Amino acid sequence: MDDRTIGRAAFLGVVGAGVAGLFFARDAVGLVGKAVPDRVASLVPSSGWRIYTIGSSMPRIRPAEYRLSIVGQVETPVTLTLADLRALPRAEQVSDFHCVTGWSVYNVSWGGVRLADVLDQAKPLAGWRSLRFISDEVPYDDSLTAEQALLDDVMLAIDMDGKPLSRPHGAPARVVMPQMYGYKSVKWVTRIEVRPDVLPGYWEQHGYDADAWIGRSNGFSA
Ligand SMILES: Nc1nc2c(c(=O)[nH]1)N[C@H]1C(S)=C(S)[C@@H](COP(=O)(O)O)O[C@H]1N2
Ligand SMILES: [Mo]
Repeated sequence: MDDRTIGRAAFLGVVGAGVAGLFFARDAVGLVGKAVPDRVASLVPSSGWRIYTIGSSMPRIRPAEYRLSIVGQVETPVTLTLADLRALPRAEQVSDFHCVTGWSVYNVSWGGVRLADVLDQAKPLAGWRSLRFISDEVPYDDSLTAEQALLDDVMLAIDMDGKPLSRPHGAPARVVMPQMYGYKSVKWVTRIEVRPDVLPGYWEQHGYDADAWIGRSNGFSA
């Protein structure tokens, strides 16, 4: 198995049963590392995560080559390097992560930067309504309204559980929006559009709610 086989469709289809079984094996007896070939083991991370991609392979972005553009309704469009991001005020938090398909990971340690500090670099013009996060994994994207993006537990994460974000989890940088289902937390973010409107994201065009509040969206009620 290689990267081409781990898209969401493959996950849910051909390899779904096998991968699900491996999670149980790990949970039960801690043997996953030995039970699967190396390249598969790297896709079976610790503590209940499922790795999702929509494409045929995960983006591979070298840290030194990473660029994040902030464009749209701004005074100064900018392109930041990973070093630029690391030089911004550091934010840290521990938060839970929930996928709308039913799995959760609790107490994830994230490190990164708040979106307000990222936006300061480009100076949004008055009246902007949303941030659209565009993934290097085309055509994955999703948006947060200004109010949502500036909540105090939303960040652009560059570290997870004390280490630089891993490639499967969206390296070098991903959105973390703990109060909403995981599809809002775009991985491999390379472009942020500051917009006067709110566009439906990838999964929202496939029927999920744009306001993806945990427990009160997508058919769930509090
Ligand atoms: N680029 C990209 N980002 C993405 C996705 C994806 O398929 N591609 N899946 C989303 C969904 S549905 C979830 S639940 C989380 C899963 O995060 P993980 O792959 O780090 O476990 O990523 C979100 N961000
Ligand atoms: Mo998800």
